[in-house]
Amino acid sequence: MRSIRGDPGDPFSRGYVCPKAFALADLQHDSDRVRAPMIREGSRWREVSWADALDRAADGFVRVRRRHGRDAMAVYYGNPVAHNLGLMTHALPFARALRTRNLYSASSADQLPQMLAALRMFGHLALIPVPDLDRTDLLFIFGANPVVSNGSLMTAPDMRRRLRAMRDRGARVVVVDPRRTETADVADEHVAIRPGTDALLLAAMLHVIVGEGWTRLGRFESQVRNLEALEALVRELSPERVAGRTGVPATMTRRLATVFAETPRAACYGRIGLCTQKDGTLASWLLQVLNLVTGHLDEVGGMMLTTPAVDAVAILSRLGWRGSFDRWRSRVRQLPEFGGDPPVATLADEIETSGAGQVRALLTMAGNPVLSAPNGRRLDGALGALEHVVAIDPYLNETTRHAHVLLPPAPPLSRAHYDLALAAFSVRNMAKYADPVLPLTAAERHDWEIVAELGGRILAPPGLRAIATGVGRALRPERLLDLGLRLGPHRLSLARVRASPHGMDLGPLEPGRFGPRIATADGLVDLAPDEFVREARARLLVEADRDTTGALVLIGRRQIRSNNSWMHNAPRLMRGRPRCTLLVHPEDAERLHLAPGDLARMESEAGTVTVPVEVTDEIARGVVSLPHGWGHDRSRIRLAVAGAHAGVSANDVTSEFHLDTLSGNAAFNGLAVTVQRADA
Ligand SMILES: Nc1nc2c(c(=O)[nH]1)N[C@H]1C(S)=C(S)[C@@H](COP(=O)(O)OP(=O)(O)OC[C@H]3O[C@@H](n4cnc5c(=O)[nH]c(N)nc54)[C@H](O)[C@@H]3O)O[C@H]1N2
Ligand SMILES: Nc1nc2c(c(=O)[nH]1)N[C@H]1C(S)=C(S)[C@@H](COP(=O)(O)OP(=O)(O)OC[C@H]3O[C@@H](n4cnc5c(=O)[nH]c(N)nc54)[C@H](O)[C@@H]3O)O[C@H]1N2
Ligand SMILES: [Mo]
Repeated sequence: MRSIRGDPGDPFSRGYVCPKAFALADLQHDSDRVRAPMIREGSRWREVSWADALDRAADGFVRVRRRHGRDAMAVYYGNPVAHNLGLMTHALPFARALRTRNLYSASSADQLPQMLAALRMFGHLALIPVPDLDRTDLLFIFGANPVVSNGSLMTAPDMRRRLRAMRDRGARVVVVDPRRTETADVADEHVAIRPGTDALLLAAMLHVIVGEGWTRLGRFESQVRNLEALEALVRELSPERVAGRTGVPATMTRRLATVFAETPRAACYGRIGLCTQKDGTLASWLLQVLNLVTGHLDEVGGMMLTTPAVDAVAILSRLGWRGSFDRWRSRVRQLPEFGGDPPVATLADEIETSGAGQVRALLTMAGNPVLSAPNGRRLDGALGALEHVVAIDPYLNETTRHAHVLLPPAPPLSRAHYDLALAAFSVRNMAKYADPVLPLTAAERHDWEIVAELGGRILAPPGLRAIATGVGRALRPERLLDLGLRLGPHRLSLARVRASPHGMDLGPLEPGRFGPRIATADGLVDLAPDEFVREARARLLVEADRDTTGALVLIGRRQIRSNNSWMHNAPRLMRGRPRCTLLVHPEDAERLHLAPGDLARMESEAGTVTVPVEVTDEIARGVVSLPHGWGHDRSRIRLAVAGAHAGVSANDVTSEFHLDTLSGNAAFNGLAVTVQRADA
């Protein structure tokens, strides 16, 4: 491999390359990247053959499962699974086949509230609409920074260009965010909301719309229920009532509601800031309600469902799988399962609390929960006490250092790429397959091969292991992808997608796809699911009147040259000044006697970090912002570059008890903290 360049012939990206993609070269050549399977003895790692490593890895799980039952083996899978074809096809079914209740993923630190809102409103966890960027005249962005993140549950490379193009044709963009972000900088308007109060602001906007009689159900006219219950709730939350709490003046809320209702082509989109907060599910629900009752759901220029080349949702629905919520609760803290998984916020509890069903062994796949889960510091300690830990991961990092066996997959450039997850949320329908750039060497194994080998050893009786493993290996990801493409709405095949190496444009989003897919029992959209209304009454009506002036709260932020926790070992992404800083408003800085560059000690109910301060008026008063994914100063990791730019982990202060109250998703944003000079 010589260089990485953009592909101007790609109809979707038009040659835009995210800086992280250039760093794939660093990843390829990184001498810290683990290349051979290893076994840990005490604090020493020893390279072993694949056969030995897989046997050792599997034996430990077989032993724990036999002695303590299936629930004693936990699995955590992380964000990169979603972008790794072989892990999508192999790891998820394998994890289910283990039939443990202790299956955890990054989803419960991410989009769970949005999926729960979709499940209860539309009857399917994946019925999440995407903004029609190319045709909308008004885009509201709640708690997302797509200029940096590239858009999430809204795949849209080069957002800066797209937003500019929108504005050039006269469309308006409004960003609702406690921080004046890179996205807010290219928008028409920035609304500096108080963290954790989006549900109140959305309810107040609905209050205006309902009060003025602007409700327009459009194509959902005879396909909704509980409109009255919704109206009754939002009637109690006027813009005037919530203004003190949200920090958004009532006149502004009324104006926002009015333009949104009056603009024929408008879309309201929300992401991490919207859902990783205490009322994340309520906010996600009210955001979709706002789209629906103003006639912007399932319409051109509004929010629509994609028509992906591989329609996993349709396939799973046909198999009867739509998602589940609260069929059972976690053992220690009684948190609800979602889609069969308890929230990652309770993984440490399940490891530390003895009794039947206690977690004694853990398999991690492409995840770094020590840095990404709320109160990762506690989890760090808990992992150290486990009997058997195996990690499928290319790095010896904050999480995988606890492994007894480390199984490193082949690097990204050696595998075929088709992003099943991202393509399903793309602002234009598209399909793109990329062949591996580099051949697999004899010593390398793909993620999915490792999973197949491990699965065969753990799940099949000894005499049938070779056959089980063989079946797993015969179901190559490319074969399953080909099948998915053939079954998909565009009736493609892998050969056809491959024939367009720059990617296939499958056209704009189409209206009218939502209605037929509503999967609730009565076929109607539930505008006010009972449990949401109950929770809203219990919380929002109280929150609305709570005086929080004076309290300092923490929010997160993403950075263009970081990818959660794991690309900080790429030298080209680490140039420049330190990025793990705490943003503080000038007035707060003055009050706290903090000057730029000073070290501040930030404390929460969960823990403390000491971090350099950046004083800026881009952050709202009373709010501080710290990026996550840093904190590479722990012992026994093998990340030389990251270690030299260690930073601190935001999740050493986030709390495993500060959760979205309905789903149990981590509420990273809006946590109360105190900040003082480190030398005070
Ligand atoms: N405070 C705070 N915390 C957050 C967030 C926040 O906004 N604020 N965001 C949350 C969100 S949205 C997410 S998605 C999570 C992410 O949480 P995680 O998914 O747990 O964390 P990552 O940092 O993405 O870790 C990815 C791991 O996968 C490994 N890896 C990378 N590529 C591959 C691969 O192809 N195969 C294998 N086997 N391994 C691979 C890396 O070495 C690394 O160990 O973090 C969450 N945590
Ligand atoms: N470069 C880069 N790109 C990424 C990632 C990365 O780490 N680096 N991570 C990927 C992943 S895993 C994900 S899930 C996506 C996430 O994609 P986004 O959601 O677009 O990413 P964030 O930058 O976390 O944006 C969240 C925004 O919410 C704001 N916010 C915080 N609290 C609140 C609140 O209470 N209310 C409101 N309205 N806003 C609030 C924050 O200030 C921030 O600007 O990005 C993906 N893309
Ligand atoms: Mo994420």
